[in-house]
Amino acid sequence: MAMFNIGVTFGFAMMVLFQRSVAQIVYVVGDNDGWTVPQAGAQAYITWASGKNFMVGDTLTFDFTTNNHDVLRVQKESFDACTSSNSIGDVISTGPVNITLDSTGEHYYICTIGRHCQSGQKLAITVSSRTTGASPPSTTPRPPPPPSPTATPSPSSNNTSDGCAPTPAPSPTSSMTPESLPTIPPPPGSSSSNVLASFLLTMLAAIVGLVF
Ligand SMILES: *[C@@H]1O[C@H](CO)[C@@H](O)[C@H](O)[C@H]1NC(C)=O
Ligand SMILES: *[C@@H]1O[C@H](CO)[C@@H](O)[C@H](O)[C@H]1NC(C)=O
Ligand SMILES: *[C@@H]1O[C@H](CO)[C@@H](O)[C@H](O)[C@H]1NC(C)=O
Ligand SMILES: [Cu+2]
Repeated sequence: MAMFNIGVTFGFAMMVLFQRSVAQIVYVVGDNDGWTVPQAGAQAYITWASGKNFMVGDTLTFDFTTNNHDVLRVQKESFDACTSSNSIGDVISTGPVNITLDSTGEHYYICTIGRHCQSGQKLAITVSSRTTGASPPSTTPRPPPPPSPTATPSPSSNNTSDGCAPTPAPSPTSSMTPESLPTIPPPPGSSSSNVLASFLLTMLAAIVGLVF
């Protein structure tokens, strides 16, 4: 029983890790255009960000060439005014760079070089929580989460003596002496670990089948 519980706990932990690694998304800001002065003006990054459901743990890749552009996260007022004041953190001048979204709320990024920001090189996004904002309306498809272990079908028999309790073999000389008990455990023990192994295998197969 203890072994079975450990197996379930382990399987579940593995599943949680797997789910997290699947769910986190890397966004390349501006897609193929990267992080630059957009020809379409400020609307370019507004359009790029619209419809995307950014979540804590996702990553923004700012793809730019060092010295041509940079990235600075600022407060809304500085974003609107295109100034470097009220910055959050330091200017990132080496590109490309990956920034992992580590908090919820509005995030504002600008380029501090020349008049790039005034020309539209600025990005505003809203980051939602991974737990409470699990499935808000979004056009970004996310892979369905693996089924919970409780959804795994249990063995079809509702025969409780199956696999768990030792079933004493009928013996002509059967007087239930205490010494006869220790000889029984091996079969139930191995059968319960078989059940555990097949359970984990089934779960693993289900996960792999879902993802690939
Ligand atoms: C950013 O992340 C992507 C995807 O994980 C990776 O391929 C790339 O090498 C990273 N770039 C930098 C500069 O870390
Ligand atoms: C399982 O149990 C239910 C009710 O306890 C009984 O009606 C049913 O016949 C059982 N099924 C099998 C396969 O023994
Ligand atoms: C339990 O299952 C075994 C083998 O599957 C069967 O021989 C036995 O009759 C079943 N007992 C009950 C109560 O269903
Ligand atoms: Cu720039």
